[in-house]
Amino acid sequence: MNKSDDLDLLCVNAIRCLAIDAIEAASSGHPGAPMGLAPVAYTLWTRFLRHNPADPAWPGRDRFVLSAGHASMLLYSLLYLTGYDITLEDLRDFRQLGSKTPGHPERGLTPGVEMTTGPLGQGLSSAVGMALARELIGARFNRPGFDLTDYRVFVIASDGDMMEGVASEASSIAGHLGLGSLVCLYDDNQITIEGKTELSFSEDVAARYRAYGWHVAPFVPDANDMEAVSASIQEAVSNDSQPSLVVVRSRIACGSPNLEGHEKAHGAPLGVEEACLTKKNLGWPEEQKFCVPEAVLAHTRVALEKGAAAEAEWSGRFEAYASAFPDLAADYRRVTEGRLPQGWEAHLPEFEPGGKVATRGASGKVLDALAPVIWELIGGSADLGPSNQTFIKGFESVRKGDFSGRNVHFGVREHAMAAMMNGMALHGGIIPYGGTFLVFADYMRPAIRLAALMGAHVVYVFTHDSLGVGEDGPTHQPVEHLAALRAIPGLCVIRPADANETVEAWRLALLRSGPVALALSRQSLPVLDRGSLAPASGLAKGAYALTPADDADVLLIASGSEVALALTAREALAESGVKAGVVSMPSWELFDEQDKEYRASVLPAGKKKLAIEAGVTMGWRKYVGDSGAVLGWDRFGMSAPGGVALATAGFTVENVMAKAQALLP
Ligand SMILES: Cc1ncc(C[n+]2csc(CCOP(=O)(O)OP(=O)(O)O)c2C)c(N)n1
Ligand SMILES: [Mg+2]
Repeated sequence: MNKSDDLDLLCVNAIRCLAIDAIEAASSGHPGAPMGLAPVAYTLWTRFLRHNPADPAWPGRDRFVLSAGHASMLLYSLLYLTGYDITLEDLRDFRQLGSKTPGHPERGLTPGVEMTTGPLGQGLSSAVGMALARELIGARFNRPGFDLTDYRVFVIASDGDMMEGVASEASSIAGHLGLGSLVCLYDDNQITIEGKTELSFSEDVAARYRAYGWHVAPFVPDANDMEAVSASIQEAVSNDSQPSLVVVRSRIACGSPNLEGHEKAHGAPLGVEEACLTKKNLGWPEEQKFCVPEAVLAHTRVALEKGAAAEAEWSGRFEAYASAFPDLAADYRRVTEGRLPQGWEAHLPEFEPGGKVATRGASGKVLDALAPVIWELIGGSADLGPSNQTFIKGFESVRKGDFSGRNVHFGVREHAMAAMMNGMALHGGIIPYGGTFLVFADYMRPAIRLAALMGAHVVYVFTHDSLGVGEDGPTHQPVEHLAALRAIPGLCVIRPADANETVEAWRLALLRSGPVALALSRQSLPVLDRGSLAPASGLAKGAYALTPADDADVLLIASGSEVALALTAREALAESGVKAGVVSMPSWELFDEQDKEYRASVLPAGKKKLAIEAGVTMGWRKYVGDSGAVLGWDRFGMSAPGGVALATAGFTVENVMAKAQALLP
């Protein structure tokens, strides 16, 4: 061993011991992976990762995603050692309330954490989205001699990541698209929680990735061999035309005399005794906690100088680019800062009353109208483009080798689509949208939840939003999906009533900062006459009185396709002497954000209320109160034409009238 080897090993052991100490202090955490992976991550971070700890948001940085989020102490140790705004105190506070070092990495909480990870498979899949975003941004902005996107996306993934289906979907499309900036380091430690991977996982992962079209770099049989790790990563980064997989055989809890290689070290502290034995084994002061030798810090903090220089070099390049292409540079700044172009709202279409338009069709028209103006609006569908109306006319498809198009074909991969959308949004510069049938939102739910947790600005285009789907039957008719989506904190669900509300829904979706789910109809709906009804801009408040309601005996509160039904029922009720008001309620979340006065003005306490929505009734009670009623459908749907299915479920004028009348004395 020469001197630099000694120093490298010292740094690696510092990472191991920081993880041990933080996890002991918290009496909880996952020491095994950080200990096994320390030499791999250290090699990546010191020899390859281009980052500036002083400026974690610099757009030219390499992205690093710890897909195996349970190894969070590995990441926190590296962030501390390389000079991010993380102190030893923060490491001591591991997993404590309000700390910068939560149990699993959380974006927005910790400088340098690119993405919230922990649900296995998601990190790798979102990293695919980041790598795609890099190509999209590059195709848009790079010019000969000016490469603004010469960065890479690195991921550390574990056995669990490799087992999760979402990662397979995402890796498949990454290979298909040839996302060469992506490098995944796979921690092939052959251990998961229940024991050896041979219990449940015996496929040849490298062969699988080769079949996806990835480049598989030389296998690293010993994670502690940093030269071999380095050589393999070097080969991975040298391949620009394919994503690369570096398979590294590590030993979980490496350095622990009694737990190395054992699943027990996955998710529990080593324990005081074993922690001491481990430190002794590693040549570390046994009694001292959070010990970081000066030589280690001096060496790892070089990242600050290197990072400043790398950023300065990139910024210089950007300045030269800005002189040569001022308009493009201004636009680059705009999209990376998340600002919409000036005057974009003037391009929103308006629909004339009288006709009938499915809200999915209206959504497609909005996309077509905005696409030329809002370049960063890029997306597609999980193979349902013609149904979801997500294909933007006049623009090409995104394909391998040519990322200048705007239409992404995610393939039949809803899980990966949603995860990739997160990565695209987190990368910056893009507002991704993705479509499928509302019923398949379940296939996207884990990533939707993460989008909400991270506040990622993404737009879901969920069409075929009710029993109105019709003949495809109960497998394709969503019933519980609106309720299920509304249950996710931070997700804004909007179910517009007609074409003009759809325009407003898109306006809102673009103006918001977090995720928005649009629920759109397959079937045509009347374009409401705003001359006699309140303007569609009321959508922004979540619910609004479509008709005057001051003297109404009963309020009909409806969303989406049921609003037209409520309006027809209102007329019929009037003929029978009952005064009804109609409230369009496209979004609970938007309504709940309004002040009490507004809410009380739309849904006055004393009024009888009937909610109407073609889905499960769950949750509506809070808006109609104990004296109200809900017309919904708490069962699965049926194979029948849409109109028949809706009528069978009770969504008829007669039934609305009967339910409303039943509320009156
Ligand atoms: C989607 C999902 N399912 C389950 C878990 C719980 N979990 C955390 S780590 C893990 C597997 C551990 O094995 P591996 O990924 O190989 O990590 P290692 O033990 O090698 O560090 C599981 C099942 C999770 N985090 N995410
Ligand atoms: Mg493992």
